[in-house]
Amino acid sequence: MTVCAWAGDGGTFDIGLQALSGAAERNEDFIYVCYDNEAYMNTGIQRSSATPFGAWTTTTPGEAWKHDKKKDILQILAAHGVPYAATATVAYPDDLVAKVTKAKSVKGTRFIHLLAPCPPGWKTSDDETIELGRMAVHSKVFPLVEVENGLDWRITVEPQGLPVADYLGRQGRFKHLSEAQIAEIQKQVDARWENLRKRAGG
Ligand SMILES: Cc1ncc(C[n+]2csc(CCOP(=O)(O)OP(=O)(O)O)c2C)c(N)n1
Ligand SMILES: [Mg+2]
Repeated sequence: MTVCAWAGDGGTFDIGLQALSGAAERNEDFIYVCYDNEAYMNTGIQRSSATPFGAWTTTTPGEAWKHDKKKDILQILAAHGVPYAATATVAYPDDLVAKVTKAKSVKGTRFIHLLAPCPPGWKTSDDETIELGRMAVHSKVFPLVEVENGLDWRITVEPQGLPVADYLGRQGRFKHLSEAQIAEIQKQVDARWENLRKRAGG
């Protein structure tokens, strides 16, 4: 039998983090999927610690757009040394299926961080969901990776290197950002990518 937990980013990055950390530290035998739409969407688009830097939400309106960075939940889970942790997106179903299959084949705590665009929260249209998921990967905003035992990192889909501006520009939640602020986000994304590259072996 495989036990699978499914929870949003608010329920995982914020509210449930200590319970998840406790389970991961005990290496409980289950798969945990965090369905990340980058805010508390169900309750009316409030900021979570998974909301990216620069985004509008109802609790980060106008000039108070989110000035803090998205929490790196995968590194947090990897730091627990869990046997398997991975990112995935609904835009790459084959990659997602491969990762869930791999997760099923091992014992202990397995964690999947699943990015899912949210049309009302991101201020995008329904038919852009898949394209936005792909753009998140190719702009290196949301790299597709897997990590075994907290040590062996692997990039599973090679990004094409799209400018972050192209990804942000498609979403109403970022429309207030200036060119300088977008350049700052590009710098953050590049720095995180370089660090990931090193961890994943060049
Ligand atoms: C412990 C606890 N705190 C608050 C709530 C109220 N609540 C219900 S849904 C929700 C939003 C959850 O956001 P997220 O986990 O990101 O899921 P999403 O709605 O975005 O899919 C909240 C805060 C709750 N159900 N339980
Ligand atoms: Mg959410």
